[in-house]
Amino acid sequence: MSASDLHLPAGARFDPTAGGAACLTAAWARHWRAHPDAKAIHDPDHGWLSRGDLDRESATRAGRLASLGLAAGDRVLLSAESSADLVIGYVAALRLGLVVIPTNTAYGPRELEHVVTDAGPRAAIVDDPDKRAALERIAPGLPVLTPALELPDGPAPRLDAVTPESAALIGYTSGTTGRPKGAVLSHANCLASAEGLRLAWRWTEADRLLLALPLFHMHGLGVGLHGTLYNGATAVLYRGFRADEILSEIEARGATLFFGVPTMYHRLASHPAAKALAKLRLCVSGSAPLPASLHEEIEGVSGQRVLERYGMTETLMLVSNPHDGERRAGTVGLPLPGVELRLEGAPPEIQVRGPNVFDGYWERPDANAEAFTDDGWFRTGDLGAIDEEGYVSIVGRAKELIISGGYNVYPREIEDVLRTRPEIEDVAVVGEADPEWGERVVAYAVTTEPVALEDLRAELGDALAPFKHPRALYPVDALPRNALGKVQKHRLAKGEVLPD
Ligand code: MLC
Ligand code: AMP
Repeated sequence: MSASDLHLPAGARFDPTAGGAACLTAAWARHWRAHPDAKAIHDPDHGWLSRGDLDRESATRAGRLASLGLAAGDRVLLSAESSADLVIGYVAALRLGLVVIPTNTAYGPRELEHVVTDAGPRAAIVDDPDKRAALERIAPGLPVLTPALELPDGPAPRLDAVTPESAALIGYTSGTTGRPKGAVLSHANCLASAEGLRLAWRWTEADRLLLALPLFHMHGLGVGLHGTLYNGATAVLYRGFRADEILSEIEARGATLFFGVPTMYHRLASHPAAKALAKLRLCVSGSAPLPASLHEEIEGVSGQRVLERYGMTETLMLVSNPHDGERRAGTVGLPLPGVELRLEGAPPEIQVRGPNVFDGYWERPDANAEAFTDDGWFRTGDLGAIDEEGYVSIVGRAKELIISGGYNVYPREIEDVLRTRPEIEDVAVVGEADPEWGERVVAYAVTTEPVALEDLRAELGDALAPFKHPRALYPVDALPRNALGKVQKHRLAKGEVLPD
């Protein structure tokens, strides 16, 4: 028996093809047809959307997208806060075989321009009028729609007809090379991950998820929304996270599930109503390390033992603590069904293979050659350890990455922008340990004249989303470098070189 079999309920077998579904929407449609009147998605303003509503409305809106001349394989950029319209528009795009590029709503024009230039979308769905105007400037002639897709209805197109190998999503993520690259996830990747989580987390149509994660990253979208639709379950959408709202709605909404990043759990644990977490069937944490102390604190205040799991944009979910069995604080658990995991090199890097793992980045053969080993394993860039019972721990990162509140921040991207300022001669951006955010972004800079943090942040404006802005700017005479001239970031991150 492999470690990943320990996730399976008695007698269950993992089928990566999800019962031979052609594509995500074909799998979801099984539930829509079985019980069209059942609830599906709760919108923060308009209440419940039924499965039948989702089926009909997404078909109508797919017709509107087709009437723009969009066809299977075309890319469509998405930038919107959570809403039923966003979900319907997303489902409509997938039903038509379009490849969706979700983008962070905090992105400014420069970050959006990079995605548009790189992926060449043929349409965009955007809720913020300023961002719509920016896109019209960046890509004149690109159809930019609101999430409701307010267009005349078109003739009924062919729906749910793409093959499992077809691309479903392009998730932008970065690396040491600076500008983000698009990880192309196929329908098969997404289906395999959803099926693995269905089995491992015992997810059924009786489940109701409080979904306060944004729908533009894999945690909210590829795990939360996909899992809900795949299992015929229900989800209550929130536009942003408020600990008091989530805690009071657990009982009011009859919720069974909550998924969050450690920053959310930090706020939930210190709330006077934290005991409400105990009413949930399952609380999952991911996207950043959950400190063992916070894990214990949540259990102490609520009795709820959080299940921590580990994943990536490129792979969806990889490793999870068990539903039945010990949820071990400070570890991410055991490889999920279908996932093969090995440690390679020194220090040991986690490498993975499986039906959930993507084939490569959008038009980046150079990055693909680096990302995969010669024998086909994906290099995660995370450093790991495995104990004698097979539990995996993330012990560090080979890649330069800061995770702040579950958002990934790549130092190189920020350094490149800071270096364009004439008074900054040399700069290094690192993550500083922070009890609420996990890590916070800070910059060490050699400057020709004093630079005020607030001025700097104000000027970063369009260039970088606010969550990437440095929260502290430490002036230094020189950056510490090794004999090869490389900045010793580990020393900066530990605060060893903090100015007096
Ligand atoms: C918001 N701010 C952040 C931030 N989020 N700063 C640093 N890091 C963050 N993560 C800043 C804003 O810019 C603003 O700054 C101020 O905080 C208040 O903004 P807000 O929107 O009110 O913040 P808040 O609601 O408190 O957001 C915190 C949060 C959010 C934890 C709810 O960050 C969040 O939803 N994180 C989840 C990210 C996520 O989904 N990750 C999954 C990646 S998928 P100012 O200065 O302008 O006032 C992945 C794979 C996997 O990693 O394994 O899942
Ligand atoms: P992303 O590129 O946004 O998909 O982020 C993926 C990265 O988040 C991984 O490579 C890890 O470094 C990190 N990550 C996700 N889940 C966890 C976790 N539970 N513990 C530690 N790091 C995590």
